[in-house]
Amino acid sequence: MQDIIKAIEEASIKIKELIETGDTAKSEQENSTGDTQLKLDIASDVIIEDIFKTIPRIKAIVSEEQEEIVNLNKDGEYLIAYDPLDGSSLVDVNLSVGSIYGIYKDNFDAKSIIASVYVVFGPRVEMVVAIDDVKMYRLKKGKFEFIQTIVLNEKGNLNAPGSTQNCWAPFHKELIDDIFNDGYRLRYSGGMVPDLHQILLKGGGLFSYPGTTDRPKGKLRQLFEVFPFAYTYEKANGQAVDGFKRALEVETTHIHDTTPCFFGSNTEINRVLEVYKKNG
Ligand code: AHM
Ligand code: MG
Repeated sequence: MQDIIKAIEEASIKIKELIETGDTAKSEQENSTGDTQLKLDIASDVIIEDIFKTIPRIKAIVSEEQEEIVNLNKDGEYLIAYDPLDGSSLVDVNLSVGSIYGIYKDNFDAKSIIASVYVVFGPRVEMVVAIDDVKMYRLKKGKFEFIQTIVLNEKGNLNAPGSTQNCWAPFHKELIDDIFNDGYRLRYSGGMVPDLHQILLKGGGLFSYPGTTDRPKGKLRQLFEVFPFAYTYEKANGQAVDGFKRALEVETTHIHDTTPCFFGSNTEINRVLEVYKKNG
């Protein structure tokens, strides 16, 4: 696994440079979820793929920006699903973005995830690695230095409610309103990496991206976004659910499947489960 972490560090240093100097214009292409790709999405994807291709222990990779799985080494052990530059449209307005990596064994599905890594590109570059626990590293003078282990509190005070609000189910709106009425503060940048990172580092809260009338299965992709963060939240003593069950029990039928999702500390997620059970 260490060789994969090193590869992610190397890719991240290059992606940081790309974010600082690259062209933020749209490309002519769409990804398989129908989003227009930015030149930055494609360039980050190439950086990561080129580095992963040099690692014999990687069996196959699949990127949010590509249609198909890329097979690398027949005798390799690991499968990696990644979102090279999540929230890339935020680069234009100079907000934080991130890369997300899910490391799987045998199959690209929730029960096969064995580790997860994300990298936040903000005022600083930080990498969070979840294997047995959740460790944060910060890029300093070209090297990632260990900073702290991340553990969520039982209850937090941040609320990050995603998706199109006029497409929310009435009970979902009531849940979010009730949470605000209990004193939670709004924190939502539109980049799931910095938004989820903030909740992890500030002790807890709730990030939600529900199913809506415009997108009944939500927007966030299972393999590239939801499962990696679900793994991280669980290892940090929090939870991740689809409203009814653990996100890591959601079935995958296609590599680009999406799912409604909720990440947070235990108090907030138990509240979501209770409300969804009553109304779902
Ligand atoms: P992307 O992979 O196309 O960048 O989209 C994912 C991003 C997430 O980072 C974020 O949580 C979500 O889209 C925001 O969506 P919305 O603007 O609908 O709230
Ligand atoms: Mg993404």
